Amino acid sequence: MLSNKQKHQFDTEGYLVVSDLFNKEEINFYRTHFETMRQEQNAQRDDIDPASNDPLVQYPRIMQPHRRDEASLKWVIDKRINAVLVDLLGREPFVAQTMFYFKPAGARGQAMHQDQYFLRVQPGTCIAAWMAVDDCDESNGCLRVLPGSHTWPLLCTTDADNAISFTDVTVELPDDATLVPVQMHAGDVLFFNGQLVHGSLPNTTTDRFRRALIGHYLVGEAEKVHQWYHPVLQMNGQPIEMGLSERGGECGTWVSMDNEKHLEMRPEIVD
Ligand SMILES: O=C(O)CCC(=O)C(=O)O
Repeated sequence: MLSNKQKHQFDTEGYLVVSDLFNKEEINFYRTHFETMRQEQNAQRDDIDPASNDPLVQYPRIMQPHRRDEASLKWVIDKRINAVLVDLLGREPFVAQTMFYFKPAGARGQAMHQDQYFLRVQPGTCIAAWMAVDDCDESNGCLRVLPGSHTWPLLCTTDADNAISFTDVTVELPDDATLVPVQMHAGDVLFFNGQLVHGSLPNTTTDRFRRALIGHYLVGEAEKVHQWYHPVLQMNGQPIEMGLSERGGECGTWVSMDNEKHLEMRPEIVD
């Protein structure tokens, strides 16, 4: 299904956009479906401050919808996504997570990070399928990636700037790191390696959403994942036994040597 050029890009840069994997009707369905889910969830909440000027109070991301919602489950195991993942990885992956981000006008983004920091897949890593549910570009806070960073080990984390990120951890990058904004059309899917450094800036528009439906998968050789991601599913939707992995071990930190930055490994501090 994928060309050698596409596979080469994924292998060398750590990410690949597959255009038009889902069609307009499907995208319209997901917009309506997750808006309905949001309204139903908000109606159950008693922690919404109506005076808050943080758009994410009314539009939090929806976590793990596939565990309770048939349409989300069908999406995350969709044959088209599976075919791309098999092409890229050489075998079927396992499903660990789904998320839906609304990112309305004015909402903060998510600081630069590696997904493997959260999933702790062993052996191997995770892989994401990030589907644009709106056209996205720099003004509404598209994803930004650091090509080639998927070859790095897990990086040590530091505090993120909560004025621009709704999550509170980030990673340090060398001064010459050039982040690439990934502009996409609704229905395109970005696949990226779990070690790839990525994140997004705020949505600076006054009138556009930047919605995304996201699946996180474990590579097929995985034996363990962090407890938050259990139960793990096969691509036929059936659960599979998976061991528990822990935080800890080593992480990479940048040190200067001969005027160049190098990664030095040190024990990870786990709180
Ligand atoms: O959509 C975003 O802004 C961030 C999503 C992300 O980091 C992820 O799916 O791992």
